Amino acid sequence: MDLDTDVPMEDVEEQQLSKSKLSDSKSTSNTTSSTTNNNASGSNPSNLHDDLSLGTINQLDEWIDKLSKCEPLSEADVKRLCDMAIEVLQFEENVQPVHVPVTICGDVHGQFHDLIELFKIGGPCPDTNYLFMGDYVDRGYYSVETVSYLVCMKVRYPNRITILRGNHESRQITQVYGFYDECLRKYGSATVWKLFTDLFDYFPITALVDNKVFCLHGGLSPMIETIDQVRELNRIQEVPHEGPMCDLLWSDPDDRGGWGISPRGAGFTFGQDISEQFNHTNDLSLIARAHQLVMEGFSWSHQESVVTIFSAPNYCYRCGNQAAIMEVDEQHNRQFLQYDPSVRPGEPTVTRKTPDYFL
Ligand SMILES: [Mn+2]
Repeated sequence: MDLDTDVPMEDVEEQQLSKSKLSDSKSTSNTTSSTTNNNASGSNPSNLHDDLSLGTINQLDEWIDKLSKCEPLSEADVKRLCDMAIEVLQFEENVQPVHVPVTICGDVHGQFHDLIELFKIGGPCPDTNYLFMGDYVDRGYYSVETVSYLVCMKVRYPNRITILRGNHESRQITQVYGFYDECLRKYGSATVWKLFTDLFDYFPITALVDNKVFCLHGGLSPMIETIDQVRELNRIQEVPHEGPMCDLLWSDPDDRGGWGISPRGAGFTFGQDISEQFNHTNDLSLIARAHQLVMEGFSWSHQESVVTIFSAPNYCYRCGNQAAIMEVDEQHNRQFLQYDPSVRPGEPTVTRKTPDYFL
């Protein structure tokens, strides 16, 4: 069950272990941490973080600075960060509203240096608004730094960046595909893995850009006909093995019509008829999703009712694919920005073309 069939894990592991650098797991004695939102007047949750205290801003900027150099936070700081992030994410919605202009991104999978490249291509946050559609961890070598960085940005600029949950933001999947092992290697215990996987339960599962572009990691569910039905789900839980929440994070579009059994062992495949009906019912112009490796970084399906965006170039350091992000401007014009892998000194730059049967 719950197979992720994009790339077999064995091939990834070959290159992996020799590189692991043990990072400082001792707490640096930062004393300025302040997680309180001490704005008085009956505060609207969505505005809680419009007025972060100066101490909190300084703390977050310090963490962002450290992470920018691909240096992981201490375990104590991850704990502080995750506590702050829950305070923000618990008030977001299952269908988080997002406004244009926004730049929509797909899978990152622990490829930290390529995430930094993404922000160079798309523009720095908060100057550019971002919507990430999940799968921050697993596969790449730097899941810890990648997810720490994105969560820091979320807490620092809560109205400028949206981070959805992918099928890899799960306790079960991360124990198979790398994040759990990476946490053990970098921190010497599973504490940080526990903190982040507990936090993942709070990530919103979908976003809706100006009521027109429905964004999510995987795809549609035979149990969901309307966006309002997504709003009724209880998302604060581990990704279930089946049911609507599972499907939203696992499903894939397919050339065959109707619903099909997914070869992944979770979610479904859905045809053009399903996408068109869903878009019509919900008055949408587009479903934007991630979850599948596509060689150009983006790929249209179902006569442009669905787009797949994949933002991990040379996925697993060997697939030879480009990455892409999709800018949506004030007039709802879409532009794809493609990019190639960043250079990571001292690491293998193996590139092999992916056989078609993995796509
Ligand atoms: Mn995925």
